[in-house]
Amino acid sequence: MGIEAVESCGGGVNWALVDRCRGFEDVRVEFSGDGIMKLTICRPWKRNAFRPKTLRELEQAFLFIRDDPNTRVVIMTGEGTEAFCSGGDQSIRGDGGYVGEDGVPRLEVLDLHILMRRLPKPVIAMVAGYAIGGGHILHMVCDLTIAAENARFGQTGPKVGSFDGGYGSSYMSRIIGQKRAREFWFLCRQYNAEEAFQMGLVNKVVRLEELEAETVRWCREIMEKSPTAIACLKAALNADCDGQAGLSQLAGEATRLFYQSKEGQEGRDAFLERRKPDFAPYARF
Ligand code: S0N
Repeated sequence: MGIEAVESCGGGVNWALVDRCRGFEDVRVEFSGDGIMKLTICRPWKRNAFRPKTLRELEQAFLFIRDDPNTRVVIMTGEGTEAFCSGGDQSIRGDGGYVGEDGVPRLEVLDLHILMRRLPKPVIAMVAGYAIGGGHILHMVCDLTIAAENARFGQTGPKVGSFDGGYGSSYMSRIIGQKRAREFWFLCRQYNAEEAFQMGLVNKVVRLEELEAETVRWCREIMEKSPTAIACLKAALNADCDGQAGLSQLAGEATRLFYQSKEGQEGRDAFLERRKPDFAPYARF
């Protein structure tokens, strides 16, 4: 992967642009060089609201990251200090969804949520400013959230004529409880970083100037741990509320481990060598 250093930030990281994602318009993809990928939604004039193109680019980035052995942890954030993300871009909301350049109305963010949960690597939301509407759901779907003191959280659906009955409702209620989730959605209030921390929506609140450094610290602490254990734990924690799809993700991790065992490889080798497999040495304890 060809990379080029672009900036040195408060986190002490010389972020480098990722070549594969250079043509992107709405999302900047950068690599720390030691295992962290940073995805930044770059539409600050719209408080980083997403349009179909933004979601497509995020999806492509997550697919790239899934297969990239150099990436261990992902940071998701928004450009500037005013907003992490303000949800779906209301100015291109048609009668049946958000309308992209091809004129097709879509509700594509739900696919992105699934990609993020399926990624066998942790995703950390780095939130400065507003995480509102679909932007609030994006940070919730991330595995962890580090927030600056200026962060504000909330849903607007019933005010602007939308709602997310998927993770935006069910997963929120798992995190903060049914009563609080109903309050979030029915009243459409905003909550500050400390309130979000108290509700368990945020893992840590820091001063704005320390946001990136703290987030990078969390990434590096995670990267010292076993990637297989982290992937299996993420799948197990997802399985709790993802039903059959969650069990399938967890089972996929088990299959990956089995493929790496001599017992699993004996089955493959026997087939390729046109002989009967010999599983006798692999008796169970
Ligand atoms: C974020 C807020 C609170 C910021 O307020 P502030 O700082 O006072 O700034 P503003 O002056 O309001 O905004 C600055 C400029 O940014 C534009 N803008 C902000 N948010 C959006 C937005 N979401 N869409 C389009 N433009 C936005 C403003 O218009 C302003 O522009 P100018 O300067 O040109 O006037 C405040 O801005 C706010 O409340 N924003 C709206 C938040 C909101 O209601 N978001 C949408 C909620 N709904 C969703 O996200 C849908 C979710 C979804 O996508 C989905 C759900 C379920 C199933 C599927 C889907 C799916 O679509 O896939």
